[in-house]
Amino acid sequence: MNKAKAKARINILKDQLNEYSYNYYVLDNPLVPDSEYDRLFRELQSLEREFPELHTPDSPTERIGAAPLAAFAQVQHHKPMLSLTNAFSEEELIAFDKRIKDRLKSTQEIIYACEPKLDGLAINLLYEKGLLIRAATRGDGITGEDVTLNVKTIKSLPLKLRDNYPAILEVRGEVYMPKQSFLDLNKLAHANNEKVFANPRNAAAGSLRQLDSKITASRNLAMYCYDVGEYSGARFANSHSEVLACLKEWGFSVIPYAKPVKGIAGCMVYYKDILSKRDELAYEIDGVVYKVDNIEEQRDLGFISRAPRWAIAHKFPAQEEITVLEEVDFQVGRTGALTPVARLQPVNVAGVTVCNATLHNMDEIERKDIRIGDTVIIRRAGDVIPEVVSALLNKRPATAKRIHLPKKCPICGSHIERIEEEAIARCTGGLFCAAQRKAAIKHFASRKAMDIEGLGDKLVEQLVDTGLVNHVDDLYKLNLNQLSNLERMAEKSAQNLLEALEKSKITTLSRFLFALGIREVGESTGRVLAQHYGELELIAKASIEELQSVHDIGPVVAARITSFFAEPHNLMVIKSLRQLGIHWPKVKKESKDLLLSGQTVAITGSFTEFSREELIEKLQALGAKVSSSVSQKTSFVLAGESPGSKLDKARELNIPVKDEKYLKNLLI
Ligand code: 9MJ
Repeated sequence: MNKAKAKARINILKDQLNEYSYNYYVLDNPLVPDSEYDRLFRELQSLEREFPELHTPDSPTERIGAAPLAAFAQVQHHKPMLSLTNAFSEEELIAFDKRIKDRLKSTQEIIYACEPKLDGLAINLLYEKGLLIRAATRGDGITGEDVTLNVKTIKSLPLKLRDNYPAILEVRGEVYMPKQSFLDLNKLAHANNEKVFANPRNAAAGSLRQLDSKITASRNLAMYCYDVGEYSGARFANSHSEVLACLKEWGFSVIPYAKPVKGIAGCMVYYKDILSKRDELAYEIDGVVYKVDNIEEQRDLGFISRAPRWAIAHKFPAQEEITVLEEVDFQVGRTGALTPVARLQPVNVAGVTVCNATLHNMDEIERKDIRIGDTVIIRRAGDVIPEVVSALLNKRPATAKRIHLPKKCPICGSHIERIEEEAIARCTGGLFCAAQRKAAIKHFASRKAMDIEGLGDKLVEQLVDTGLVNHVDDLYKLNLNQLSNLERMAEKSAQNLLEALEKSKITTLSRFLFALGIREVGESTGRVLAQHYGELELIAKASIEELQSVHDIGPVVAARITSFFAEPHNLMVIKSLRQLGIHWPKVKKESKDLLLSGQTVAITGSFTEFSREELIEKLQALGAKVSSSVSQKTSFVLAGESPGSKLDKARELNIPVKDEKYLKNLLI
């Protein structure tokens, strides 16, 4: 690129980055995913390196954060708050490690203090004589906004320090909103027709920037601390790990999973471990941070304009990317619900090529104002289905088309019904609709239902399309000849499938109830019904009133159950299934004197001898209630390998923690 071209490109990049940054920091309304911002930022950095004479003092690369908002008083940090340089690859880390060793003239491996990188809002706390006197946002790193009243509403934050603290002390950390609180907040905002937040970080920022601190108090914010700024008196720690230990003693909630490791090899192991925990953490993280542990060495290394030389953020692959929405199809589910599916220009998100993403329902499409032809942000997190988050309105082409709900089912042509006030539109075809039949059979065969190994989605589709299977009982009428004649089906696989079908005939009443696909009857309701009634015939005969007297069953679920069993066709299929050999052992009724009766248990981590489902079944067989979260009501937490945040919560609340051996002893 020649200089004139570089200059033009630099100007475009600067304008764009400033616009994005203003929307992100000042308006709490991000226009593009971080990955796009990072790409443009790095492009600008690289052009400025190539043409240093084009690097001006007003470049976004000169900045730390953004200018403070006017509504709050501005305050100067005693010691500047720095940001972190980002690394996206192992090569960049190796270069970082080499720079450090060269500067320190060290031939030994460096000890790095590793921490998760919280995706929240950096805050500086100032304590004088042990009392919190001020809290400020990072702002531009030198001057921030005074958000003391709002930060004081964060319950985990000490307003007064415990013993042996410096008379003047600045503490740095990240204010964040737990993922669940963010979802709850948005649900409420949606119901009240208010603005929803794009992600937990923006929700945290928006909540902290409230002029009315009562609103902040109503938002479930939390803070983890990870550093000190200025302090009076003598040095109190020789390593970053010791700093964290002191913060804990003074009463702060310290960044969890912090760990010193040896060299970049140790950092890489840490990175992989935290990445594997990412989805189960209660808060969003976007990478990990490595800091030279030795404070003396940190001092020798010093700073470059934006960031300390002794620390680096190793970012995780972005979960959000930009692509183009090319078409929208409607998929029909088991209950006839129509889900709009976005057909996308293929894009790589966190290492996986994504071509389709869910648009959830028509309400969401209208709320987000998404149109065909739009450039959209898509998000893929962990195992969940990728979703379209939003459209970039400034990139909308004139040809963009609105998305309409079809009037007829795209599969069976039946009428589409959309009950007013309900977001979901449904095909009225019932089991006449091949899509609903296929979905019902897939559900019946699934792992948590009848667990028919080898009966995958593609095979179910083939079986329905060839007319071999219309209803779930037809599965058990298949023979070797029919199966081996199917496309891509060898005799051995056909034989295996027949064996899997035979094996699935022995089941449990709760699995069978779940497998039937009664609306609103999930795994747990299946278990409750099986426990309470013990026999299928009693459930089928129960009235709405009787069903409602069962713990956890409300009027809607009760009505779904009775209408399912009132349908002669359903009774016929059940009868046929039982004639074909589906059976289950008699249900053992829960008794008050089982070993874990009356106890509530939460599970975290992985176990060597049991899968998650098996554990739940075992615990319930012992009379325990299994809960998905830890609270004061939890009797104990059962922790396996690589436990998640539930273990931290248990420790915080002083709840007993037991291991796999404990459970095995109970089972003897
Ligand atoms: C976050 N965001 O979790 C730092 N951070 O250290 C952690 N940020 C940091 N450390 C020095 N864990 C500057 C920023």
